[in-house]
Amino acid sequence: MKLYTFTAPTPAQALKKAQRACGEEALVVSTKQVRKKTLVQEGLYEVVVALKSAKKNEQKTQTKKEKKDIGFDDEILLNISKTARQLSNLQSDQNRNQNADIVKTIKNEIKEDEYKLLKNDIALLSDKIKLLQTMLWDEKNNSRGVEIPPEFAEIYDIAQKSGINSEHIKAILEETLAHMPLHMRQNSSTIKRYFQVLLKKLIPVRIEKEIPKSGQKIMMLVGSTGVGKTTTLAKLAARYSLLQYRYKVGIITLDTYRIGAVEQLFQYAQMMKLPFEDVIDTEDFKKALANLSYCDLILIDTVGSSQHDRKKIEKLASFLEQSNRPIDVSLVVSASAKYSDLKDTYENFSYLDIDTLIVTKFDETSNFGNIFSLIYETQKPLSYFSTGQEVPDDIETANSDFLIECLFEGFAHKVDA
Ligand SMILES: Nc1nc2c(ncn2[C@@H]2O[C@H](COP(=O)(O)OP(=O)(O)O)[C@@H](O)[C@H]2O)c(=O)[nH]1
Ligand SMILES: [Mg+2]
Repeated sequence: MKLYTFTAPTPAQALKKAQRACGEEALVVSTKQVRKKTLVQEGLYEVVVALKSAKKNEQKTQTKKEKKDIGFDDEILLNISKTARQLSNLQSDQNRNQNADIVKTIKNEIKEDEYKLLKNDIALLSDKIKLLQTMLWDEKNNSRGVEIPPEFAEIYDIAQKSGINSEHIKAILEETLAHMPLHMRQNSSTIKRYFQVLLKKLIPVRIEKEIPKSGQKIMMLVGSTGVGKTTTLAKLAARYSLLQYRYKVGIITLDTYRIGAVEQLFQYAQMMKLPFEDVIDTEDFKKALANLSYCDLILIDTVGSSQHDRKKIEKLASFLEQSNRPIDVSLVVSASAKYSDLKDTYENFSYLDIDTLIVTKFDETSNFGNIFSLIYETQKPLSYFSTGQEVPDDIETANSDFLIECLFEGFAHKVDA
C-alpha cells in the first residue's frame, strides 16, 4: 500500500484532486487543516489517501506488515468517493457557518478599524490644537517677557481679567512655577486651587479685636471724596455701639466745609443716640477728644479730598500730630477704582501713616484684581469691606477668602450663593 498526500483550499477540493489522481478505490487515511483561512490568505487542507495497488494507478496489494507499519487497517479506511460526498456536504454547512463568521469578523474588523482611525484622527487633532495653543502662548510669552507654560493659561487669563497688575501676575506666577510640585501641574483645576490659596496667603488682614476694658480706641477714616467714608463710619458706629458690641461710641467730624456733610453724619449720630462733635481746627479737635474721653471708641470722619490736594492731607496730618493720641488711620478706597488711581491715592495719603485699608463698593464692580494689587504692593492689612449703601447692614469684617472668591467668581456670585 502506498500513501499519497494532496492539498487544496478546501477538503472537498483536496479529495477531488486525490480522486483524480488515485481513482475511486483509493482510501482516505486522514484529512486535516494545515492553515486557517484568513482575510488575506486562503485556507489549506491536506488529504492523505492510500492505494492498495502499487502506482497511483499502478498500486499493488499491501502486505499486512506494511499496513501495520503505517498504523491503520482496512476498517478505518473509507472509500474515497463516499468520504468526498460526505465532506462536500459537511463543507457546504461549514462554508455557510464560516461565511457568517467571516462576515461577522469583517464587520467587527471594519468597526475596529473605523474606531482606530477615529481615535487616531482625534489624537492628531488634539495634538494640533495643543501645538497651536503652545505657538500662540509662546508668541504671547514673548510679548509678556515671562515664560508661562500653557497649562497656566486659564489662571493667567483670570488674573489678567480681574485687573491684577501685570507685573504682579508675572511675579506671582514665577513664584508659583518655582515652588509648585510638578505632579500638581497636570490639571488646570489643581493649578487654579493652588493659585487661589497662594493669593489668599498674600493678603494681610487685620482681625477685629475687642477694645480692652481700660483702653480707648480712636479710628480716623480718610480717603478721596465720595468713596464712602461717612457711610462706612455710620455702619461702624452701629456695629460697635448696638449690633456686634455694646461699646460707648462717640463721633467727631472734621468735614465741616459742607453743611450737608455735617448734617449727614449728625442725623446718623442722633438716630443711634451717640455723642457728636464737629471740629474746625486742631484746638477744637483736642477739646472734642477730651469731651469724648469716656468713650470706648471714637470714630473720626474727615473731609473728602482729591488725592492731589496736598494741603488738605497736610492739614489732616497736623490734626493727627497735635492730638498726641494714638489714632488708627484707615484709608477708605473704592473697589471700583482703577489700579493706577488706587496707587496714586495710597501714595498721597501715605503721608498720614496708613494703618489699614477699608474697601467699599464691592457691589459696584466685578473686578477685584486692582484691590488685590494695591494690597500686594502696599502690604497694608485690610480691615473692613463695604458691600452696599445700606446702613448699618452692608459691612463685613475683611477676610482674604471673601476677596479672592470675589476675584475668581465676582461679587454677584457670592451674593447669589
Ligand atoms: N453701591 C455702594 N455705594 C456706596 C457704598 N458705600 C458708600 N456708598 C455711596 O457712595 C456715596 C458717597 O458716600 P459717602 O459716605 O458720602 O462718601 P464720602 O464722601 O467718602 O463720605 C453715597 O451715595 C453712598 O450711599 C457701597 O459700599 N456700595
Ligand atoms: Mg463724607
